[in-house]
This record gives sequence, C-alpha cells and structure tokens, in this order.
Amino acid sequence: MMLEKLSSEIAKVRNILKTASHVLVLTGAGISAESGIPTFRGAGGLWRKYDATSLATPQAFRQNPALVWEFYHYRRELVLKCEPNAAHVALVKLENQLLNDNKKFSLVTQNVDDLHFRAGSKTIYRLHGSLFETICTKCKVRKHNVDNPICKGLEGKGLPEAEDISIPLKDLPRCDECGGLVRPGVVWFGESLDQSVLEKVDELVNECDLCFVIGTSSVVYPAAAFAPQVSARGKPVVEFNVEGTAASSSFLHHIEGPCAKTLPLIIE
Ligand code: BV8
Ligand code: ZN
Repeated sequence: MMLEKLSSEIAKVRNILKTASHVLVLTGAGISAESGIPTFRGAGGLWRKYDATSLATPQAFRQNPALVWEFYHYRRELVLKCEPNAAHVALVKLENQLLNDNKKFSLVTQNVDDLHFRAGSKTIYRLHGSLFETICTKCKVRKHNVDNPICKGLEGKGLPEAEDISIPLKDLPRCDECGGLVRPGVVWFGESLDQSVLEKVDELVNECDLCFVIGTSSVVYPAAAFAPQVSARGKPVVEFNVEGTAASSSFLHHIEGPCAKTLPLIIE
C-alpha cells in the first residue's frame, strides 16, 4: 500500500474510532506473528513434516496422542518464551480508553497463545480455547496448566528437527483427579465451538458500531464469518493485515502492514 494511501486510511480510521461507542476486535494468528509465534497458514504452519491443521484434529489425537502432544508441548514451550507485542499492548490501551469514556470494547480471538491475557486485556472471548488449558478425556475436568514441561515424559521432546518417537501413553499428561489421559484444551477442526461463547459473539457482532479484524486469513469458520456479518449491518470494518484475505472485499478499510506497527498508529 502506497504511503499516502496508508496515511489517509489511518486518518479516516482514527476519525471513525473517535465516534465509535462499541468496538469489536477480532484477532487471528497474525497479531502474534511479531511476537515470534508462527502463523497457521504461513511457513510457520508446518511442524516436522506435518501441516499444523492435520495435527489439530480429534482423529490425529486418537491415532497418535504422543505425536499430537509433542506438537502442543512444542507450541506451549515456544509461547512461554514469547512476549506480547505492540499490537497486543495497543488493544489494551484501546480497551482502557473506551471503558474510561463509558464506551464498550470486546475482544474475540481465534488464538490459543494467551498473549492477549498476558498483555493485560480484560474482556477476552476465546473461540478456539487455549494451549494452557487441558481437558481430561475420561472425567472431562478442564484445568488451567502452565507447567513446562507439562509432564516428565515430554521433557526435551517436540523439537521440530527431531524424529517422531512413541512416548508410552502412561508417560503422557495424566489427570490429577482420575489418572485419565488429558488433551490440550483447544477446539480442534471438526469440533464445535463453545455454544455460550458463540451466543455472546453473536450479540457483539449485532451490537458493535465498529469492528477491527486483525491478522486473520479469514479461512477458518465460524470465526471468518463474524467481521463480514458486521459489514452486512452497514457498520465499518477495518482489516489490519500484511496482505489481502478471503474476506477483504467485504471490508470498508484496509490498513496494510505488520499490525505491531500499524495498530499503534491508530490508537494513540
Ligand atoms: C466447526 C485451535 C462445527 C487448534 C483452531 C469438515 C468437518 C468439520 C468442519 C469443517 C469441515 N470443513 C470445514 C469445516 C469447518 C472448519 C474450517 O473452517 N476449516 C477450514 C480449514 C476450512 N472449522 C471447524 O472445524 C470449526 N468447528 O465448524 O464446528 C462443525 C462440527 C462438526 C462438523 C461440522 C461442523 C473449528 C475450527 C477451530 C480449529 N482450531 N485452533 C490449534 O491452534 O492447534 S483454528 C486455527 O486457525 C488457529 O486458531 C488460527 O487462529 C485459526 C485461523 O487461522 P488465522 O488465525 O487466520 O491464522 P492464519 O495463519 O490462517 O492467517 C494469519 C493471517 O495473519 C494471514 O492473513 C497473514 O497475512 C496475517 N499476518 C501475518 N503476519 C501479520 C499478519 N497480519 C498483521 N500483522 C502481521 N505481522
Ligand atoms: Zn480425569
């Protein structure tokens, strides 16, 4: 995007933001890219010889829980070494500014890296769960877990350049309550999202008067449908991305560039 085009877009969006009373922000993996976390569909979407989306399924976990746990252990370890970036911080500032002015702010994320939480965002709706939650496959108890490694059996495992090894089931993360095998607390492909979160997001999509959609390829559903639904209500949607996406044509404004650079230009 030419510099003068970008600066005129930025001026327009700053003006719209001044008069907005309920801002809905939708984020995807691109907002964490500048924190060093690979995006899903970029080059980073590969781990060993696997496409991330082929491991993020219940079938993959059923077939090879050790391999799937190596993948998630690797991502947990990576994320714990990363810090929120200027884009996450800009959203915390925006939330505080709007709340101070008795206006509304809602943050809905597809990300499972918890960087919005670590940056200090208060209202976060997680569409796809978190790397730092576990669910027991037996008693279904859901737990927050930031242990690193999550269990002894995964210590030093999960390196992208290593060979797949088979870790015995008994050495994979087990439930403290019932001893059952636990799984990562994320929503896998083919799994339904939490109904109460979906209902809340539906409310926000229908109430907001401005939407920022940041760092998402708008490929994964139902998340990809939310920003276009705001546009369909005639409300302005601003897309922050380094490139065009599957949904770009339905958005009013495009701020092209890395969002850790562009978002702080919109939010003083
Ligand atoms: C569902 C958690 C109802 C796991 C994730 C067949 C059977 C069942 C369902 C389907 C099916 N076929 C299709 C579906 C629907 C499916 C789907 O959408 N598939 C896609 C691939 C077509 N959806 C589902 O399955 C969902 N459930 O529909 O339930 C149902 C149930 C049963 C049967 C039928 C229906 C569940 C989807 C949730 C999957 N879990 N994550 C994990 O993380 O391991 S999704 C995963 O992708 C991540 O959460 C990620 O956030 C998300 C979306 O990707 P993006 O965030 O957009 O990231 P991506 O890399 O794609 O793009 C990054 C963008 O950032 C790019 O545009 C890039 O340009 C930009 N960028 C890069 N750097 C920067 C930047 N922008 C700004 N600044 C930068 N610096
Ligand atoms: Zn259990």
